[in-house]
Amino acid sequence: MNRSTAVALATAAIVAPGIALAPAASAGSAPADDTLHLQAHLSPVPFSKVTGSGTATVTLKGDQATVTLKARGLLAGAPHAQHFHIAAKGQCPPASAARTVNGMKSVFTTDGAPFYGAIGTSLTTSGDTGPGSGLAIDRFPVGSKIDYHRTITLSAEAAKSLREGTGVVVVHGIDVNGNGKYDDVLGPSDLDPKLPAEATNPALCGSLSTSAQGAVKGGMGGSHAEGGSTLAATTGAGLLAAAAGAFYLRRRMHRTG
Ligand SMILES: [Cu+2]
Repeated sequence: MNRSTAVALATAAIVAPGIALAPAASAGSAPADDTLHLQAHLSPVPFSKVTGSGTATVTLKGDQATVTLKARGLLAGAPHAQHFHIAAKGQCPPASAARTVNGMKSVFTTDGAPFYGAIGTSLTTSGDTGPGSGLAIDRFPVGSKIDYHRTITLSAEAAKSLREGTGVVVVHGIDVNGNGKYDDVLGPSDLDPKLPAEATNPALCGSLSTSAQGAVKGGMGGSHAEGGSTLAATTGAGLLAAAAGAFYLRRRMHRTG
């Protein structure tokens, strides 16, 4: 068994309890031909010092998502993890979500979780796209510009979240002191203390919403109030999964650092 398989299995084991706590799944309620068009405008996360922007479009057909993500203004020469975060408020974190480290405010990845939720899908360039690949940096775009296009299969949980309008696109990796690399100016990452926070803090964020056709069907809108316990469970699972994935980023950082 190779390591990625082991991580995937571990992730499945971790996530399973969260699924068990979730409200009854909407099995069969979304016909396979129920195509949904979603889009997001990606804006800098408060205090990230990112000046770029981006767009994302998702065509969701059943659980098949065709994803196009374009972004610019990111740290050059550095890997940028990118995900669908799911099943929370479907929002990007406001400035009030930030913590203060070394006299500077910054929104860490977990600070945003109450707004954008846990990692539901890792927008990797190849291979696995589950939460366990959340920091599989060898398979994320590198550089200041992202031009990403891939058709992937979403988990039932992620597809459900996107259909309900709680999917959020988040691109990670910032350089608040402008020295051209990820360093420890903000201390350690909240996902893995062996990594610098700059490598994992969110940079760009945008909520996925439907285009003008109003594709959110009746009966889906009322489920948010009951989501509290589910959110707590799945957010924890997602963070554990991200921690498992941090192994890859650590290797990458040591190799390039
Ligand atoms: Cu993310």
